[in-house]
Amino acid sequence: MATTTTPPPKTNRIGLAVIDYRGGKTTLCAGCGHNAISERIIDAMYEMGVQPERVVKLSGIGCSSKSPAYFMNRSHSFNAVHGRMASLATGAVLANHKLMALGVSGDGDTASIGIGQFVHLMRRNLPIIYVIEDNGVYGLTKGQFSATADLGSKLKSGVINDLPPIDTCALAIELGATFVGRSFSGDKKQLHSMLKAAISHHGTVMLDVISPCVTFNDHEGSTKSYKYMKDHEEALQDINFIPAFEEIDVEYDPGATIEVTMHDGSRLRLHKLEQDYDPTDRLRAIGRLHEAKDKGEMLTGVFYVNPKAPTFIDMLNMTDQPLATLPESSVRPSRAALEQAMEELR
Ligand SMILES: Cc1ncc(C[n+]2csc(CCOP(=O)(O)OP(=O)(O)O)c2C)c(N)n1
Ligand code: SF4
Ligand SMILES: [Mg+2]
Repeated sequence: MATTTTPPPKTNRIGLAVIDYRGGKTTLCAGCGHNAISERIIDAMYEMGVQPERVVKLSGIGCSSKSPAYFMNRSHSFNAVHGRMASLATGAVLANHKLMALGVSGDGDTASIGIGQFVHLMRRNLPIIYVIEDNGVYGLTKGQFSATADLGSKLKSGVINDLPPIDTCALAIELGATFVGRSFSGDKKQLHSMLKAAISHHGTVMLDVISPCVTFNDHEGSTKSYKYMKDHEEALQDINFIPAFEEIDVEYDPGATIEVTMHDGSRLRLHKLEQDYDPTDRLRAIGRLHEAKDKGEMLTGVFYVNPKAPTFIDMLNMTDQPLATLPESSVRPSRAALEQAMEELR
């Protein structure tokens, strides 16, 4: 009798299977956009062959901030106090810059209580991938408006938002983040390419991902619902990302394509829908976001990329060996060195 053998699981370039990037079973509502984002993070980390133990997941408080528990359970993880992930992430990266920091936050966690921390993170170009899972509400505390809720959008209870939203992408570009984009949890292909490119970037990546809250913000009148996004989404580019370790395919139409070379040699290829859109033009990026807002469009895509700016680690001239692993003999000055420093201050 013929015996059947199960084929070994498919593995990535470091020999790991997709299962090595999975986390605990989600406790979020079925259909929550945040779950789809976790899936895309798993796929992108797997395809890019990132060692899970090299990743530190950081978050604040909210349904979105719970989601790091549902992917990459071999990685380091820390939940900060509500709105305080940015300073925690800064400390973690400065202590060990060999780690890859992945911050997951909510629109409330970032743009409401955490806005003070967010703005300072964006101006430092700290190497981090900062994802906002943006549903326009505080999902965890039953759906109050957050600071990204659009003017005139309606709560399930009928309450209308009469305050203008904070555009976290425009703010991040203005303040100095070097890779800024917006996607939609329901756009598998775009979000997947964007996350893979984000993994290759050295500096602050800020991705605002519209992620409908199916329980408190997916009704008629909401501007962050699946239906609204399907009707109003305008993609800026058709994004194609080629990691440096993959064979480079040169078949493209130069008239409709722009390429950005990342630090590690990989290339972000943006197929332009608008002939004149250049993601390295900071002023144009901010202008395009304003134009889209005036037209009532939800613009998605990579708005701005600058792979050449020095990161916070470069600016601080940090030692190559992470501070966290330097021996005490290197980090603790001798009595003589201390006395000399005191003498110089006299
Ligand atoms: C200091 C503090 N203030 C308020 C709260 C209550 N709280 C918990 S989560 C949350 C909002 C979360 O909204 P968001 O970040 O958008 O995440 P979502 O649940 O929508 O994914 C609030 C106000 C808290 N936990 N801590
Ligand atoms: S309440 Fe909303 S944000 Fe929270 S898990 Fe449910 S659908 Fe997601
Ligand atoms: Mg929210």
